[in-house]
Amino acid sequence: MAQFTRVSGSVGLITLQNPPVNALSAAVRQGIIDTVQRSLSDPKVKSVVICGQNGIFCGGADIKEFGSDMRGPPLVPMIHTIEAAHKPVVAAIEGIALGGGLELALGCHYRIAHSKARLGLPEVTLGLLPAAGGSQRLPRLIGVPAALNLITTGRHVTAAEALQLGIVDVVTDHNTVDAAVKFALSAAGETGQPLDARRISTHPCPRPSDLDALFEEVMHKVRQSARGAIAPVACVQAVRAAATLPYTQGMEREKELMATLFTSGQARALQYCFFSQRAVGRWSMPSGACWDTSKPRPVHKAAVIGLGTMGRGITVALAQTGLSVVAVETQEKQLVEAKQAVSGMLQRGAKRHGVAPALDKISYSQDIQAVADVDLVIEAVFEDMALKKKIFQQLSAVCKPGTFLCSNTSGLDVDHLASQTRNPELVVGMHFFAPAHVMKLLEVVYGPRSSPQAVATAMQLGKKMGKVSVAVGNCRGFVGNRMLKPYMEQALFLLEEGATPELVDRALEEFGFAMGVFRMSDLSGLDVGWRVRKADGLVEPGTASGQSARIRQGRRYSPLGDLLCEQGRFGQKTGRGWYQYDKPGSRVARADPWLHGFLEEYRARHGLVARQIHHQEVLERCLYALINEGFRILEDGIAAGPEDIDTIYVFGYSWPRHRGGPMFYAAMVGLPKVLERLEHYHQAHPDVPYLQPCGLLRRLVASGSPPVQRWREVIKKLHSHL
Ligand code: 3H9
Repeated sequence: MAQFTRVSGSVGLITLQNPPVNALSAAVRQGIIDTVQRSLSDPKVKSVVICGQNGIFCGGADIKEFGSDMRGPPLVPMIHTIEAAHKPVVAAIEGIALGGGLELALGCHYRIAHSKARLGLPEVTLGLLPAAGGSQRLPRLIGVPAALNLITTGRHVTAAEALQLGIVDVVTDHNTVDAAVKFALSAAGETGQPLDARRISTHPCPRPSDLDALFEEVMHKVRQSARGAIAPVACVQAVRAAATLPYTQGMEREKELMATLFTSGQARALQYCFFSQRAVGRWSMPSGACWDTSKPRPVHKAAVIGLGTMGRGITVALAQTGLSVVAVETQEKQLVEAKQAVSGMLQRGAKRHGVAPALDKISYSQDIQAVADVDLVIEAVFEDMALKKKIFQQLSAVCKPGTFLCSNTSGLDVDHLASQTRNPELVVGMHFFAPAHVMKLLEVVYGPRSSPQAVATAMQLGKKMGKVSVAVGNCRGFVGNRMLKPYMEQALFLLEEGATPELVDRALEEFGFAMGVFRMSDLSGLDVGWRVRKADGLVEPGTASGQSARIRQGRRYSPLGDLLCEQGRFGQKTGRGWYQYDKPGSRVARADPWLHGFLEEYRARHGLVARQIHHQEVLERCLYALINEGFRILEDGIAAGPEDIDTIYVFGYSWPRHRGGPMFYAAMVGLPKVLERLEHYHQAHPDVPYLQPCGLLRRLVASGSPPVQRWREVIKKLHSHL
């Protein structure tokens, strides 16, 4: 809806009304058309102001409408009518002007923004381009390079930057609507200033002298970082049309490009990601407790135990959030190093954001007693159950009553840790991802005894820290790492069967992962998994090269990673792993002839005949095994829905966002196909349980493969029958 009122005698004030962000739904578009017509035909109205209710201008097109058959008047002619108006139209921008919201403002003759407003064209993040004239008007207004930057990244700019770029005419600290009304009164009173000069579509687009070189360079950069996403490329093409074609032809090109993007699976995937990211905030537990009914407790002071890589990152993230932090490390040398590293990280972060570093927020101690008065503790020591158990016993004795005790374990049993404390209901997992002050994902792990308040508090703290927090159940590896296991296992089996790390990684990187599985393993260190496998009794010294090496605990096993570790090949940090590096710590991975020889010799020893392996097989075996485990996780109730898994994989495991996440991808491929391929591979490898299709997958296929948005219903039914 849009409301019309006449203010100050002669200003028609149009207020967009569609909470929470005044998105341009069909009703709002119709409302704008009606109220603009009324303003233009009413002789008492001399000028017009467009604003949004509740201090928010407009969040753009209504994304919820995209999936449906779109009705109502289209945006483009609506904005043209405003631009062509013979009375001055002023946009009063408070809160946000994003996407179609900014495009609407660009159709107005003047733009006044509040100093706290943010503006941007984020369509690219939804797999689209600014197709209500934004790709054609913005370059005309602010020049090609600046428009390319905003449109291809989708970044939001502050009002101050918008003023500097020339997107807005005035920035005010006062009431924006009042300022806009005043401005409109004077604009209407001005004589001899034709509005023509204010109609951006009539401006020529400034053409940089090196236009071709500029577009070539930007296109190259965009293709490199897009990892197969098509929207950023289309955005460049649209801006190029603005720079090289007359406006009307440019608009035709914008429309054509949008039509391709709109119907692409990528746009659907990215829009699904948008809603999934928000849906995970509405968490629930099997007990029925949920975000709506569980009140978090405020956390003012927190502690971090253990200042290794993870502990340091968590300390930085907490301090940057404004919390007081007690950072505890018992080893003196480690404490001194950590202090230096944390200060450095805080200073670099503060410099980037132009703020003061939060150094004084942190106090360091070697004594665990220092955490006595904190509201919440995050334990981040080595991944060793015995050590963690000891720390939880100590924390339970030292902390004031009611302190939440959290573990940054990446997969150990949270309930087992809870059982070491006097109040197991206060214990949850807070699984951060390295580097913890940068990575957006946080898995909040609840055990059977965790209280809803503990979960709510960890979820809220995560949100405050700027994380995308997902509540998950307690099992080995939780969601993310549990699914990684079959993925990694398939990659190793593929090496045994004839692939190389380069081949496997290339297939996965072409799919869109930032890094293939072996490059990732070299980066995070092969010794990490080795230590876990040793603790699990999977690594038997001296047997890794024997005949029984390929069977463990009754199932097929690949000892390849163990064999590399035995040789001290831990990855980047030792300069050798699945690849070779110029020196320890170097990031440039090169194929290693030694490793190829090692694989040949390994195959010969085990009577394995190398065969040619195609990219398709790499993708199917690695990804479908991972997806199959995702179905098991849903079946077990460890994740509440596919959106939770997909959000975890997009934010924590570099799953390409334009493919929605593993579960969304499975739905796009088609569940019957995923099932058929898993059956095929399981038949070929009956000793690999991870390839055996999960019951839930079969059930979904049997029930007609409903869209991913309806899986929760099927899962709910499944659980209610159990
Ligand atoms: C476009 O404009 C295309 C045009 O160029 C061309 C067309 C031809 N529509 O994020 P929050 C909902 S494409 C519908 O939690 P925040 C959101 O789902 C659009 N709903 O709050 C959530 O609902 P719920 C370009 C929307 O304060 C609620 O609002 N625009 C829309 O952290 C609160 O959202 C964008 O890409 C929408 N456009 O952040 C902007 N926007 O409570 C997308 C939000 O049921 N939006 N909702 O979960 C955002 O980036 C953030 O939501 C925003 C607020 C910054 C606005």
